[in-house]
Parts: sequence; structure tokens; C-alpha cells
Amino acid sequence: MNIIRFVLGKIILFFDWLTSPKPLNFSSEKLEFIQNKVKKMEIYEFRACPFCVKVRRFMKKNNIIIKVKDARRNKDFANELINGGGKLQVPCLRFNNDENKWLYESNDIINFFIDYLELNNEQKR
Ligand SMILES: N[C@@H](CCC(=O)N[C@@H](CS)C(=O)NCC(=O)O)C(=O)O
Repeated sequence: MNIIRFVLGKIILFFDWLTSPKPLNFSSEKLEFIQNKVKKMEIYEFRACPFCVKVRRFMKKNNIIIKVKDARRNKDFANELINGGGKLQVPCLRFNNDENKWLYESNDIINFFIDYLELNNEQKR
């Protein structure tokens, strides 16, 4: 089972690399707006998780640069996620660090970004 997961993970990462989206050409004002709004955010992920790949590609396309915490490789990150968010499931977005809000579910994370950063719906994938 582990070997199948390993091989599948490598295939997912290969295709992600092969078809990696280019960042959209936003104005400098828009880039600054995004950067200011996301600067305290962090995302917990497993590198080869397909749901994480989906969110990562969305973030890359929309110029969303935040700290990425690999909760598979780093046990401290995994514990942070379990203690803070309530469960070990990725992807999970941590935002408003003072209030510590944790958002699970890849589609909810993408929709949150679309609303919060005033992105167009067509930019979803
Ligand atoms: N519906 C969720 C599914 C997320 C999911 O299944 N994530 C898996 C990794 S691909 C996970 O966190 N599994 C927990 C574990 O492996 O311990 C989403 O869209 O984000």
C-alpha cells in the first residue's frame, strides 16, 4: 500500500510540474493588495496530496505567496495542525493568526481566497 501511495505521489508531482500554471499578470497594486492580505497566513499540506496540489496551483496562478508547512515531513507542523485545527487533514489554511482560524477543505479554501482577495471566479483552476 505504501509503495502504491509513493508511486502515485510521484506521478501527481510529475504532472503538476509538467503542467504548472503561470501566475496571472496582475497589476502591481493588485499584487500589493494580495500580499498585504495574506501575509499572516499559512497553509498545511502534504506535498503529493491531490487536494493540496489543487490549492497550490490555484495559489500560484493567483500570485498568493504564503508560508507552506509540510505536515507529512514535519511532525511539529502535524501537531500544530491537530492541536489548532482539530484534526490531521490537509490542506488546511491558517489565517488571522491572532484569532487562529483554521479552514479545511480545498474547495472552501479556494472559495475563501476568491472572496477575500476579490478574485474572479474564472480564475478558479
Ligand atoms: N475533502 C478534502 C479531502 C482532503 C484529504 O482527503 N486529505 C488527505 C490527504 S490527500 C488527508 O489529509 N488525509 C489524512 C491523513 O492522511 O492522515 C479536501 O478537499 O480538502
